[in-house]
Amino acid sequence: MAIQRTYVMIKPDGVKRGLIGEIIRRIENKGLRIVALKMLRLSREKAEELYSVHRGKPFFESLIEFVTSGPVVAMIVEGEEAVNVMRTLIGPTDGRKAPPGTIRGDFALSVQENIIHAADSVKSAEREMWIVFSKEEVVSY
Ligand code: IDP
Ligand code: MG
Repeated sequence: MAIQRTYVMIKPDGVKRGLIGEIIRRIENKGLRIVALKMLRLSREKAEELYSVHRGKPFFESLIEFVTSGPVVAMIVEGEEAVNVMRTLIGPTDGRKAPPGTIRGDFALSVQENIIHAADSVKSAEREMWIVFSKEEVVSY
């Protein structure tokens, strides 16, 4: 067991649908702490960097267009096993298959427009959070 930090991002569809409060509520109810938070529109450059592992895949271009299509809410979330706990809270990638009770299971019916991103490992989290945040934007309690 260890305290971890993860990178979480409400995607443009989640923001457009008015789910910011609902999602933050679920994260806080779980007992995780938000240590950095901002709303921004991702540049194409930052979006391509965030999703660089998917470069070359058939959905890459469409994914970049989608995540740059409107504002996102980016967060650094901290807590016990935060990486895996956040992945469990969001559910599997495909909203049609994600179980009820998960964020994607409750709000998404698409594989691309699936409301939220959360880093899949401590290493990914460390890489992704510094694409969007600077050290000064992270608080400590
Ligand atoms: P994850 O978000 O659950 O980690 P990844 O496989 O890392 O899923 O894919 C990143 C994002 O790319 C997904 O959240 C989704 O928005 C999009 N995506 C993944 N696979 C597909 C696909 O087959 N078609 C369209 N979009 C996809
Ligand atoms: Mg992923």
